[in-house]
Amino acid sequence: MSLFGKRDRIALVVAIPLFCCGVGARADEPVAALPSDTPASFSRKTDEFDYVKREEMIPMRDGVKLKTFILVPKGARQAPILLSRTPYSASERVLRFNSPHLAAAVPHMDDTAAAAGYIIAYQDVRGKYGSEGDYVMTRPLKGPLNPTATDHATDCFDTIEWLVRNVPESNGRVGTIGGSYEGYTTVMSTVRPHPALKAAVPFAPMVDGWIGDDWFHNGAFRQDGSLDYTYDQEATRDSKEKWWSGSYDTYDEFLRAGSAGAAASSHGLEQLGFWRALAGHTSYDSYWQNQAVDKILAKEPLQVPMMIVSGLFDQEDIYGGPALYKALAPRDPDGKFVHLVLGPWNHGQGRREGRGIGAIQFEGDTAGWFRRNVMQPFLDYYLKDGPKPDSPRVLAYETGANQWHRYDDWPRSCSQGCPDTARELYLLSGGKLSFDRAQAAGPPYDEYVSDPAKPVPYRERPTLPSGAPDSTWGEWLVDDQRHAASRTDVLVYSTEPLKEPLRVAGQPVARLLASTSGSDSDWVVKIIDVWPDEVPWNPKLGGYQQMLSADIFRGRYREDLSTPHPIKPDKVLAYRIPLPQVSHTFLPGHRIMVQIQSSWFPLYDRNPQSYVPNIMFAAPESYIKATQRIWHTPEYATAIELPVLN
Ligand code: PG9
Repeated sequence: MSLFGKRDRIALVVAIPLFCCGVGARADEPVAALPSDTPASFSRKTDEFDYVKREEMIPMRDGVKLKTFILVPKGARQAPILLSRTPYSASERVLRFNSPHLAAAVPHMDDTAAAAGYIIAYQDVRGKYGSEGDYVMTRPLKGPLNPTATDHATDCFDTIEWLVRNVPESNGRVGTIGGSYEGYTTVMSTVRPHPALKAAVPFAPMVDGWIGDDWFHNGAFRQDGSLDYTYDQEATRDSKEKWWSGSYDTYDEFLRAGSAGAAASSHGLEQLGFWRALAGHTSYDSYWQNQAVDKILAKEPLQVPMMIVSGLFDQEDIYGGPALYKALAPRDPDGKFVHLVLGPWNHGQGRREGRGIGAIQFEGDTAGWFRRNVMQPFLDYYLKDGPKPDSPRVLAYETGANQWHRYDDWPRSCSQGCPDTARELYLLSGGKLSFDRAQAAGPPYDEYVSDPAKPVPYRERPTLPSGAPDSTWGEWLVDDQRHAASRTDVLVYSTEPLKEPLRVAGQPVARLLASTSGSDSDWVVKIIDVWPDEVPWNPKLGGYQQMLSADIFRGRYREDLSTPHPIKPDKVLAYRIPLPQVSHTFLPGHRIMVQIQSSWFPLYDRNPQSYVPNIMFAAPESYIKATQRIWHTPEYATAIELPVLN
């Protein structure tokens, strides 16, 4: 028998040439393989960690198991659980920093909760990353749109049931929290909720994908962002397969493609279920209406206290939060269940730092202030018997004046600052904007030619994909609009410099009286705060045209959102376009401006301006120039209904 076991013999063989090399072995001599330095299993040293991370596969009612990370503060006893359900890789969500400290490891929205000793749980939704099962984009509730036995409500119910039974450090109470898609799953947790679910905080929830959240706005398709997102999200379970592009500037990329359908097809999107749904449901049909979360929740009993958190400058889900509040608040007259927070934030900023967006600065870290002083006391009260907080029914940050206000409703009721009325701000000839109605004098309309071959960029070019390293996508809703104002296909109306501050709070509505020479048309309306020509304390803001509230409307839906109709060429027609919420003061010396245009490219796909059945697949020859007119006569008075607070 050899003196050495088999392993040892290999080690000796290796050791000899290594030794030899030092004294001149030839390079071409055969070298035996090195043994691996990596052990079959490695156990992490966690003495310094202030939490323990558990990794579980939690079984759902249909046997599918969902990957869940549970981060328990060391020494926790009787602690509440904060649960987030994500399509974005739970394992990465709990690794914000690879840190031994819980507050650093979890995303910002939980940092206060981590400091307060909460147990943090993140779960991959079914079909994504570590979870089993099939993936469906924002899977609708069980029913006509989802013939299976499970949805986000049931998966959340089953998860909570497992957590309260299997996490011995918990006090048996759970809160759900998350932003955007995770905001959607948070809202869904309140449908037929588990009795242990005691509070929910949806940030920027995706609520209605056709009216004003991620996919469409009033029928116009958000191609730049939707196609790549769908590709990344659905092509593979782990989202490793990424949308590819040969262009730096997405303006070039989408113009070259022609239609959204052509761009999708060039990437093979027909293989993906959600693209087929987008392409097949371009109108506000039952597919969209029956999964609109505000409509669904309006029919469910209110059982879980909810703090809805929304950003006034949210570039992805600006519609959902206020819409949800509007649907639920009337059923909660005492304000026990529904609260709304409107912060000066872009998408996700409520969970990060809120000192400003791009060139526009606010007073301190508005987001951190909110989380510490409003959200955490709310959670502590419901989840760990903290003191009863004085949670505002509605809390809104007033940009311009940079202060928070509490309201007893939104849009406000008359119990505060009454009377507050929508005041009509009229678009007049000569580029004037005034609270005085149009006079008969002056040309009856202003016109421009909208050319689909040269669409108006939604921001200064190059337009970068939102995920590009140097992208400032999160800033675009406060971009300086001078780049658009100087184009011949953008109409500009402006007041004189204001003598007094003008405070607005609520939802503006654009009432256009417009005609087009085409048989279909998009209308984009932007309300802008124009800074004085000179701003000594920040010279870069001199003359800055700060966008406050803006949206697009696809003309074919003027009569009926669920059924498109061609537009009668050259006929003056009324369009009512609700715009995103404002909470702002125009300061003395500033001017109010309104801009109108017919494209917002490439964020939104181009309207061919000649009626085609499905714009997603418009042929190149369908794209035609159109002459657009905005009317301002006593009979046809175009105006903005501005929610002015007296
Ligand atoms: N806005 C993203 C999204 C939400 C819901 C559906 C699709 C996309 C997000 O940030 O999660």
